[in-house]
Amino acid sequence: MVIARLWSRIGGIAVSTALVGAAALVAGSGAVADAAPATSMRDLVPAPAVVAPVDADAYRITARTQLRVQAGSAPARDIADQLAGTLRRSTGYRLPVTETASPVPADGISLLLTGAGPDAGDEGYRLDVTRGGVAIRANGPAGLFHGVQTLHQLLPAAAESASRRPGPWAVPGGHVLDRPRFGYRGAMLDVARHFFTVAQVERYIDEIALYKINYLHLHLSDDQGWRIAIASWPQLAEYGGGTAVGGGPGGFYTREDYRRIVEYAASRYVTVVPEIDMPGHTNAALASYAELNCDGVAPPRYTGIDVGFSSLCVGKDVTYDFVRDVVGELAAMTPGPYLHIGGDEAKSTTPQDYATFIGRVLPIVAEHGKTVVGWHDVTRTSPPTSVVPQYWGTTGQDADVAAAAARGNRVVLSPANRAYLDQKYDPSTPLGLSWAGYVEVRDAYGWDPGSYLAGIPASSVLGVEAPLWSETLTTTPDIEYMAFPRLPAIAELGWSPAGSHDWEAFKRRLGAQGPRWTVMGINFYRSPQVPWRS
Ligand code: NGO
Repeated sequence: MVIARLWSRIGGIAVSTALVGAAALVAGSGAVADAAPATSMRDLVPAPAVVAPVDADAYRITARTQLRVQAGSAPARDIADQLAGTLRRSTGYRLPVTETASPVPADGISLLLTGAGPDAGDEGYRLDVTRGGVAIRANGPAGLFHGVQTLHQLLPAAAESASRRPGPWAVPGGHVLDRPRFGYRGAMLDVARHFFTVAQVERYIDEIALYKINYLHLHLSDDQGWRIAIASWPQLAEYGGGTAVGGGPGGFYTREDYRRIVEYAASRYVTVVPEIDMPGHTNAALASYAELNCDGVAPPRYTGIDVGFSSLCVGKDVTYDFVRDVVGELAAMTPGPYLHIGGDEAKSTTPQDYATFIGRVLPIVAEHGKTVVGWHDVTRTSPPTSVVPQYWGTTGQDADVAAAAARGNRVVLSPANRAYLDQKYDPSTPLGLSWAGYVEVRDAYGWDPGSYLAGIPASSVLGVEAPLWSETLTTTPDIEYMAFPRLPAIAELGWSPAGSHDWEAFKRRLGAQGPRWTVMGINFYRSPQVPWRS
């Protein structure tokens, strides 16, 4: 009864009476777990759409536990192998992965592509933990992957350890039915101001995937560096990639490097969105090819952090040869649907030139089969409704963005004073900038994407994105310190139902993540706003 009420009150999602009945039965049976779990279904981040803990029940992973995976599905197998790989290291158990064609989960951990029901959608899942086992069901592999991320949070933090730990390995009992609020849940990494290696990007992909982020936007070019090899314009990477903010050696991704990043991301159900920032933020390109400059003179490479001083030459035909070649090569390397053209802070381009430039670039991207994302500055040009503006302002109001939404454009929200991970937490934060103000965890969490921007209803919101600009960041610990714990806050706004939004509950659930980050070696900011568990 309690569970039935809970399901209907929290979720508004139809749940089969069979499931509710079974759960109630177990709850009423007075079953006692072998070992009380260290974690709780009430502590998940992002909050699931529906969660119904059955505290009297729990499953314990032992040396005899098997993983069973949907027969014939290579992606499901891969997800099971990832899970088993992590758990074998920490538990020391064999945890064999075997295929099953049965829609009925046996004992152990089952990953099934049947029986999730329509409410789980494309990316959601259903997770049932009873004394007999754990069953994750989804309509597709992305949902299974997300369900496995939830299972990770239900295991003791030590399960993430790279070396063997004693256990016990209890998973709290109960039921989760989950699916995302928004389809686009992004994280951006600026690899232009400082370059990060493939391994560093892969680590960040692992970290964002824990919180069900499904897009990684890579800011691949800026005044200070061009980070992707373009075969038809080789100097861009070879010369333009050879420095960084502060004058370091920079770096760039070869096509093979980029392919590895895209593939690694795909294995974590993350889609890469590449950005070439134009027509401003282009000093690295202008320095690499003199003909791209209106006066035909290449400027020196730039290692400061000013913005707004560079522009491609809008009146020259070669500019569009350049755009066509770069966009063409990048689109061919990118399986995902989006290509980001930047478009922000074109302060050295006249409004007329800016409109001309964007008007010529949009069809080039469309010719290559990609959907354009651009910083919301592109709405000044009244772009077609297929263009996705990314709002990065701080006021919650923008007439041009609202007009675009009214015409039908869908918007990604990254308000800088909420979602920018590069802003300092408070005046004492050693890294980051503060032009948008200080952004503590509560600020990052305290807004609703569905009502944040004046004139933009939730139906016009494609999703949210947390950008991490790297003017002041040079190492993986730097990245982690700025992203954690704010990235999970933005991830929750993107995933969880609006009705679950509650700072008091969120900060408690967030605090429960701390021990996992410690075991994983994630360098996080211990915000005083959060009751961290030890
Ligand atoms: C702005 C600017 C970037 C900076 C960032 C720093 C946008 C879209 N353009 O955001 O070039 O790196 O702020 O916070």
